[in-house]
Amino acid sequence: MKKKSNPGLFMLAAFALLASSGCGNAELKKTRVEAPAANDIILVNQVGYQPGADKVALVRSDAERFEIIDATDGRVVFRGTAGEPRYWDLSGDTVRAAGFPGLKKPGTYRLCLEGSETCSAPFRIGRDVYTEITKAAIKSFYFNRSGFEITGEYGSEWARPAGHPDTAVFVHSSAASGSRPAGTVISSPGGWYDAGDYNKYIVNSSITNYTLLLFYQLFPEYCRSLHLSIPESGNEIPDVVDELLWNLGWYLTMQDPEDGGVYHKLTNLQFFGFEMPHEATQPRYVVMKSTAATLDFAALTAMAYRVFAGDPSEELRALADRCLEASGRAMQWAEANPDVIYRQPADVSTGAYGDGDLSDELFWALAETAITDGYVPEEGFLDGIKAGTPTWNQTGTLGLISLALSGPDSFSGIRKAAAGLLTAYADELAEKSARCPYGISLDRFAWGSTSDVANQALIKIIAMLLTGDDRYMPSVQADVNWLLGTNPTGYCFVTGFGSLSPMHIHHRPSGADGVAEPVPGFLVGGPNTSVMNDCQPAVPRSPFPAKSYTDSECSYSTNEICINWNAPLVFILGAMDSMGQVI
Ligand code: 9MR
Repeated sequence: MKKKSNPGLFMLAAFALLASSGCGNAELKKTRVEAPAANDIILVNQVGYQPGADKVALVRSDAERFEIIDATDGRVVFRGTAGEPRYWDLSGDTVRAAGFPGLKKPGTYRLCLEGSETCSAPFRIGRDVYTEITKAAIKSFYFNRSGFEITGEYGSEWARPAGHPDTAVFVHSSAASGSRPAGTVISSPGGWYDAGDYNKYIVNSSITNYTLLLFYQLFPEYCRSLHLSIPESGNEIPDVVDELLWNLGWYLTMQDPEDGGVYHKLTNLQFFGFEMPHEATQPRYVVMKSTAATLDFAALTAMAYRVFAGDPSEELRALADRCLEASGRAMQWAEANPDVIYRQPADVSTGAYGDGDLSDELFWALAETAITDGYVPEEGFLDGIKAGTPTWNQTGTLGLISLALSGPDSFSGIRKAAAGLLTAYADELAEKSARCPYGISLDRFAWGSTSDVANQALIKIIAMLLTGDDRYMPSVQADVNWLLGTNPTGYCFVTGFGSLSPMHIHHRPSGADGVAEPVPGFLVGGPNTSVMNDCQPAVPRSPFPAKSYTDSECSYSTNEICINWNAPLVFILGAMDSMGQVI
């Protein structure tokens, strides 16, 4: 016979549970609400989790049990047991996964170790957790506009006068041609500053433009819903596209109208100090045409043509036609000059974006122009091609993405093959992330490692869209978590967001404007082991690659910002936000 339960005993047990968890303890409730964030012990996505997300935080402690409390009143709303301790040799620490997928109610919470005052930073659960950060990530491009005044109306405390009009730029001797001898003055206005420096580089602009165009191509309705409060807001064009046009307008001026070749960069001769844009008036030059820049340009303009050709806006349709023509002329130059590798002239020391292997740039350009012209590439075009993490010097995967998304029936064979290569790579990434205690797919920390994490998430999102299979989602979520706080440094790597975020970024305006907070919405480069001596005197950095980061202005190798890093951030957060609205 079943034993009758004793209500008295049950009450006692319940009381003991509440007391031990702190649930009934008014004092603990109160101190937990106010406790400083234990960012070194509990790592959470400091921006938040969508209600339907597979929510995971990480705990660096022996404690097994954890509780989620309501951050406003300290009430315990969820209890759980953290997973097995897992050591990661790249971070030198041991973490346990604290999952709370079942907690779906929107609110602001903290994760605390059971019965203790050790609590995480507050984080939100809500459908719109990624909306503001996506908007800020796009708006950071506006803050980096060259030749443009940022007014208080749109830039609040980060208002600044216009700098670098670039209407009188010298042709450098390395770029001299018959019609434009050295010293010729040309106009090449607009565009975004590349990063914390004030220069503008075609190679890096190309992948950035591509990523933002792809974002618009795949999420047009969502893009239309985003209001960024930029001067163009309110016109017929979505704000994201308006922002992109600021860069594309400049980009097109970098093609020599005479021969179709594209200058590698528009730059000062060297990196100067931390001055505001309008104070940095040193002469500017266009430097050397290169095959890498010209192929990238041919690819990007071919893609831009497709995105804008059928647009309701007359302005965008006209731009599409300009892009198509520019692409054809660039291709002609590159065919006639297939191996002009960029070599930094002796008197120039700004970013090189140099690349000795042009095969991936050629593949990208051939893929984009083939789709745009409607010519199915010949048999064997994909032979030896593998998908990888896109970077400014590895652009082949951009071509694969475009092929996998190409529309015409005649492309069905190559479309399938490209999609197969991408999903195979996404599978590989997802498997890697399952093996990593921090859940990411990255196993090397190069310059801009945060952008590698973001670009890997982008590939997994593309695979998800191609297959309709959401098995990649936990891995994408882990990438997003990593960027927003669930990483061994404890930083949310986006300025202005999270409870611990970079304050001393290597960004000239942020360093020189007298405003304590850096310009918001920028993704810093993050842990990096390729350069360790950027700060003089040296600032100590962890010997562990995944922790080799410092929030110091001098650390251009870990704490700079860059347009090609923010673009995949926009893509993945925007994609998550767009999908989260319907989950
Ligand atoms: O992101 C670039 C990185 O991959 C290179 O290793 C590094 C050195 O050449 O340059 C990085 O790009 C910088 C560029 O050269 C100048 N503007 C700032 C960029 C980000 O640090």
